[in-house]
Amino acid sequence: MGFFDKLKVGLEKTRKGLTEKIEQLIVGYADIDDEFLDDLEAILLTADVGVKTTAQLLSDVRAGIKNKQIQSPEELKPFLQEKISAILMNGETAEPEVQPPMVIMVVGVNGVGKTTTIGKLGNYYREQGKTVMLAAGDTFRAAAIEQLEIWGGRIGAEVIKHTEGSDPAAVVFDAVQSAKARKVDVLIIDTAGRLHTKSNLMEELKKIYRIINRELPGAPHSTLLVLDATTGQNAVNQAKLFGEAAAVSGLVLTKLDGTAKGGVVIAIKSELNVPVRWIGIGEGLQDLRPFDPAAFSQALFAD
Ligand SMILES: Nc1nc2c(ncn2[C@@H]2O[C@H](COP(=O)(O)OP(=O)(O)O)[C@@H](O)[C@H]2O)c(=O)[nH]1
Ligand SMILES: [Mg+2]
Repeated sequence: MGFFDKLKVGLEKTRKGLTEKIEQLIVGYADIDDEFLDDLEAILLTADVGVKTTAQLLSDVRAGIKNKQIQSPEELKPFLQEKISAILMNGETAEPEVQPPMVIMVVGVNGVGKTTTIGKLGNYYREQGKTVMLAAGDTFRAAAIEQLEIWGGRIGAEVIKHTEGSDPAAVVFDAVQSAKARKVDVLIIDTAGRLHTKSNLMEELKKIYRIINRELPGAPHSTLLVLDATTGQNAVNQAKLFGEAAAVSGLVLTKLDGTAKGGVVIAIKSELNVPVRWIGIGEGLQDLRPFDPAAFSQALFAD
């Protein structure tokens, strides 16, 4: 199955909760009245599109009715699809090309899929013929280091690690030195995500960031925040939290396979000023792709 088909299957539940309900709504009403708009609002909110984005879409619809862009319920679906596409496309820019080593720092709370994303991302660059190095910056548990080593073995990437409990900043220092000395193309840095005390985690991330930047000016070239799509609005809140502490340059949305909360992508795009870079739709090597807004909205609205 190709990625698009897999994305469509993955978004099945979101589509059932959003697109199919909109279709049922359209069939159920002869005219767009206040009741219709109330029902539409409820559908959008339930699909995790978010309060702010839902309000925006409803005001777009009202404007569309007023200026006769929408004259009947059937005209609502293409209208909404277009508005949602526009939200998804907003602010998406290509990653700038950088001189190797390109350093990518990966942050996010525990369990969202950071380490798995690093494995898949490393594989993506390997398939482009690039050399990849991974840094085990989550030193909190031995299992976290082992998990990264397994991914390194699978994709043919060297893993820089220290022992459990060691200072992540020291691991990162070593990794940047090795990446420069061995001229690797891409260095991807794993970090811990335990939120037991928020300020500690944020301070640790800032320290790692400073070390990377001191050892390689301009780096990290991107700081990716990983968010678990199945957590819906929580993902939006995490993005706000991390955005305040770390200079997040892009988002990765994981676990879009089989979630009914895929609408959260729309909320994230409209509420945060950070581009979605990658989406994850499974645990396999191939299950991560660059975010393609057009393909995403097409998969969401596909019949
Ligand atoms: N279904 C699905 N599972 C995922 C995806 N990404 C990660 N996972 C799973 O989520 C769990 C936590 O992932 P992990 O990478 O250890 O998270 P971390 O704590 O942020 O490093 C693991 O069981 C992963 O296999 C995804 O895109 N789809
Ligand atoms: Mg991890």
